Amino acid sequence: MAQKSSTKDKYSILLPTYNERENLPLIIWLLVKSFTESGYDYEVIVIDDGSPDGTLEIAQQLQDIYGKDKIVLKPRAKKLGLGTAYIHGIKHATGNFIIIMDADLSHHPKFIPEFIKTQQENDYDVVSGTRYRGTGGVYGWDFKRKLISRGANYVTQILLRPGASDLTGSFRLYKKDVLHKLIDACVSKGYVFQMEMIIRARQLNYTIGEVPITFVDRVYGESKLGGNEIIGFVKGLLTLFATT
Ligand SMILES: Nc1nc2c(ncn2[C@@H]2O[C@H](COP(=O)(O)OP(=O)(O)O)[C@@H](O)[C@H]2O)c(=O)[nH]1
Ligand SMILES: *[C@@H]1O[C@H](CO)[C@@H](O)[C@H](O)[C@H]1NC(C)=O
Ligand SMILES: [Mg+2]
Repeated sequence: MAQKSSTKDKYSILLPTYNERENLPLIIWLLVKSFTESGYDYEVIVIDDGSPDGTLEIAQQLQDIYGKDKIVLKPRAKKLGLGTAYIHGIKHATGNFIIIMDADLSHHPKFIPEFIKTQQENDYDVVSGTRYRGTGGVYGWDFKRKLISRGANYVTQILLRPGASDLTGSFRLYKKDVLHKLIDACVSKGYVFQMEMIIRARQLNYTIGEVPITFVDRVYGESKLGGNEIIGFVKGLLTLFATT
């Protein structure tokens, strides 16, 4: 069923990739399928950071299949981190809405129509996917990882009272101008970046909607979460607590 949408609305999906050659064909196929079915205008912007596994070559093949207007490649020469990958990607986005998601199939494109619908219902500035409300959930994580994520979320809820149920998630839809302002307001890098974005959004009085999502741990490849990220997260959280 084709859906009604404002004729000028366009969604730019930012897909940062680092060693995602196994995942990229499927995530892009699912995105194309979802947007073709819903009828919304879109582009997928792949920001590859010089992946040694040849993700960029796969992305080029996908561009040949789906078209240069649908798959936009904005690679960087080396691994410069996730935070700056988003900033790099948004510079080239032509949509008035930005969708940020992981490329490792942890975030399923089937939820995107729900993000769009929720945004439209209340003209939200931000719509955040949540694993911690309603039908949301996490699959495939071991106990340690669940504990870290839950714990980080819980401590942050207590310290900063951000008014959103999932702070560390990275499946979100933003109005583009709002995302620009949030990026300007954010100081942190790394894992804590996603959390700061939501906290700043609340501070700047932007409206935030939520959509329950299921997060499925990656099947192919390795996660970037290690001891350094956890230490970085705690430091970032304390900095935010001290400065907001
Ligand atoms: N461009 C770019 N993408 C990255 C970088 N680090 C991670 N990614 C991508 O960001 C997304 C989330 O990374 P992931 O390792 O799955 O994080 P996790 O789900 O928190 O364990 C995936 O699509 C990765 O390919 C980076 O330094 N640069
Ligand atoms: C947000 O709203 C509160 C309460 O209405 C107000 O005090 C505050 O100045 C607003 N902040 C901004 C950045 O507009
Ligand atoms: Mg992941």
